[in-house]
Amino acid sequence: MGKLLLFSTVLCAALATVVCAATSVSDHELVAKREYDDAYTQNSPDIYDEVVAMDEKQDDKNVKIFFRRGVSYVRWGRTVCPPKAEVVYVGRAAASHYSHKGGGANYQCVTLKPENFDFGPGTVDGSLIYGTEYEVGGNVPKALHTLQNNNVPCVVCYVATRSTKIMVPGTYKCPAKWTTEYYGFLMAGHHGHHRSSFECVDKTPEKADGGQADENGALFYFVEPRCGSLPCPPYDQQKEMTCAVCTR
Ligand SMILES: [Ca+2]
Ligand SMILES: [Ca+2]
Repeated sequence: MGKLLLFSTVLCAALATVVCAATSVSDHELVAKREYDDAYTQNSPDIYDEVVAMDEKQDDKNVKIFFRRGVSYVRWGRTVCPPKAEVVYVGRAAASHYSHKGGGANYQCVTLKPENFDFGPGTVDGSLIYGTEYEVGGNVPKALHTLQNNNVPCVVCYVATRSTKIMVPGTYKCPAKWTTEYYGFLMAGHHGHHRSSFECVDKTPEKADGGQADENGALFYFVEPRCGSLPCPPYDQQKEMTCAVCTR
């Protein structure tokens, strides 16, 4: 209770409120939560960071429940998270085979530590999942061309101090008030294959170890806009689409 009282006192001072005279633990909890929600909806990131910083030092789990918001996202093409984000797990980009018309449509960041239940084959050859290769073509900078046929890593990242994320296709710059987690190239399956999902692959992609062989499976291609129902300008058919993953 002492920690909670200290916490509420500091929080109230930070928010300059006049409603912090409650005496019981539950009242303090309610006041703290209401004031925190007000601060959050009024876009006061400084107060929010202060609350989280205090939270990190608290042992009281009741306090953590109120303020732990956090958000996670996949960083495609990398094995490390940006500063201030923590690695949840490192995995491998995987999806349905480029030539198969069925299966799952979206790319998955599958774990490198699979665990299975103890029974034999279920529906044999039902749905199939394959690793993903970069298919970058020849007309790209050398650093990107060396990615050709290499397998695509991924990492799931967690940010404790922010609560929502977006992926913005078409720009590598995040909107005002949003924090850039990473940016890069929009990638997806080939238009002549079967449908997949669009994902944001990091600007400086890594290659998974030992994956340079051309084995195909799922594939990542750069994405180009096509003019018409998509306006040109601002879009340009010659320019590979960029993307940014942003949190707030
Ligand atoms: Ca290939
Ligand atoms: Ca490969």
